[in-house]
Amino acid sequence: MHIVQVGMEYDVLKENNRIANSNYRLLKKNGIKAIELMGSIGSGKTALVIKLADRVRKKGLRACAIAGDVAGDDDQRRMRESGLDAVNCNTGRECHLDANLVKRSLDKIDLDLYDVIFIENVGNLVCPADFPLGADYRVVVISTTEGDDMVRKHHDIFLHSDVAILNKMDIADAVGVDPEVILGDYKKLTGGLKTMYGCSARTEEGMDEIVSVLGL
Ligand SMILES: Nc1nc2c(ncn2[C@@H]2O[C@H](COP(=O)(O)OP(=O)(O)OP(=O)(O)O)[C@@H](O)[C@H]2O)c(=O)[nH]1
Ligand SMILES: [Mg+2]
Repeated sequence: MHIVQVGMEYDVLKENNRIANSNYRLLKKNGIKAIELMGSIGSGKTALVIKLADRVRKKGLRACAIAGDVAGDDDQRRMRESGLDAVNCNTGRECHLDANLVKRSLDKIDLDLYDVIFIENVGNLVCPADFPLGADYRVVVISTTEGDDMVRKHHDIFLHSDVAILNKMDIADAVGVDPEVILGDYKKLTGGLKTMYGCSARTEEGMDEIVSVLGL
């Protein structure tokens, strides 16, 4: 029984990777850079998408977003209210987006119109790690309000991402968290080869570096 489950899991992941590759090729064919944001519930993914998209648009590039959530369209509405074109993508009961859901969202977007697409994954620090979507960058967002142990508890998502962000630096003191502990854990996990970027989507502290590392 256990062996069958492992086999099924392998097939699901293999099929996801096949569709993710096809999404990537489609995006490249249309000259689009795609940035996926994974991370904990409430870590500030939507806030960051909105701020990053503002900067992208100020540079004269055209941006849109796929708002992934289990249910509802709150994030899509916030994005649209900020002036960012966005499509909603509900997973129903699933705790992560998969490449096929993203493919179906891309089908709803006129790809001729955009240079950059942000894909906001469902808030979760476990499941999204296994399901690449076809983006150029996989970004993981945690925040100071989650405590100082997120990197120690969730190795996989940090190892499966290209860029890591520690958001809500503006309230680190208020919640009694020392950002250096989190940044240090990340450095240790990645053997000092990668940096976690501290920022605040609210004050925009640290956002220049993130824009630069994502090549936006
Ligand atoms: N103080 C402070 N608050 C922030 C910051 N970024 C986001 N918030 C607030 O944190 C709350 C959650 O932010 P969201 O952007 O909705 O977080 P999310 O990761 O998209 O949440 P889900 O999509 O539900 O997983 C909101 O009330 C934001 O205004 C920040 O840098 N500093
Ligand atoms: Mg959100």
